[in-house]
Amino acid sequence: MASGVTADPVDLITSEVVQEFRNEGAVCIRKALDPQWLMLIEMGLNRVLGDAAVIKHRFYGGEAGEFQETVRNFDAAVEIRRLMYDSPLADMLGRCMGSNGVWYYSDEFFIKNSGGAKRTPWHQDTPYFPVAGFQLASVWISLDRLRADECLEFVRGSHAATMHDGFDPRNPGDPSASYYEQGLPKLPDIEANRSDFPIISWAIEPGDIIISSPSIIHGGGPARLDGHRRVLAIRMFGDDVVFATRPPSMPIVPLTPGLSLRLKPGDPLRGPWYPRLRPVPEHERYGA
Ligand SMILES: O=C(O)CCC(=O)C(=O)O
Repeated sequence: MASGVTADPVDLITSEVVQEFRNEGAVCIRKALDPQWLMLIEMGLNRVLGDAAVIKHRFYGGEAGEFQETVRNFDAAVEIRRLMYDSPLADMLGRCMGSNGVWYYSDEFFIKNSGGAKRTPWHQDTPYFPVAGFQLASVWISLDRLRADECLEFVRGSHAATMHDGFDPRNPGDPSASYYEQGLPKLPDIEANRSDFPIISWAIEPGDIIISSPSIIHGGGPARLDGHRRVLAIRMFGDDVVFATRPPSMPIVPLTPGLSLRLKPGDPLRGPWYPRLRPVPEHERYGA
């Protein structure tokens, strides 16, 4: 175990941390990840970037400040699969959610490695996901050291309030353009009125992680002109999560064709798109 990293990082999820996660919607855990897990993430990122078959979405495409995002790399990158099964992350999120069963929902790289990449607009994640329930958690991991204003920012406590429409990734620069444009209230323009909101964020060293509710309002800081900001976000869920519908005007994220033909609202969210991570399936175990 590398020096400075807790022997069993799951012990870092104390009852105080669980309370903070539930009350505030986000909590920063210092020195949680051994450098070997960061190496695995970097290898996964390099594989995904070099794989022409993996779709990379360009945010602000063609503009100064463009960055890339790629979602659900579980099948494309063995490193992402191993991270899910072998690292302590699923146990840590399971403890935060209070769930023995832990399932993978998705993973997402945010690649701001051309200096000066712009902000990721304020949004919640659950409007894009076909889910209902409380046992949902995301972990946000930066491979690079970041200042608090470059980090992921959160509106404290907003996970327990309204679910708003999302921003439109095809038009992230326009705060008046929403995703579904129906069925959900519009998100207020938080960036233009920052002092009206209780915004929290942390300066981050590689190895620190942020665990948050996918329902919290959050936005990603920009990258410095001379800096990289390479991030992996992972979403997991627990026993109580069920399938739910979203406004029909746009697809859910990530795309899961066939899912809504097999599940009806209220069914437990189970199926091949959502591999079970805990308990670890027999064929994924070390020493099995
Ligand atoms: O890091 C970022 O820029 C955005 C991350 C994000 O929106 C997320 O993890 O849901």
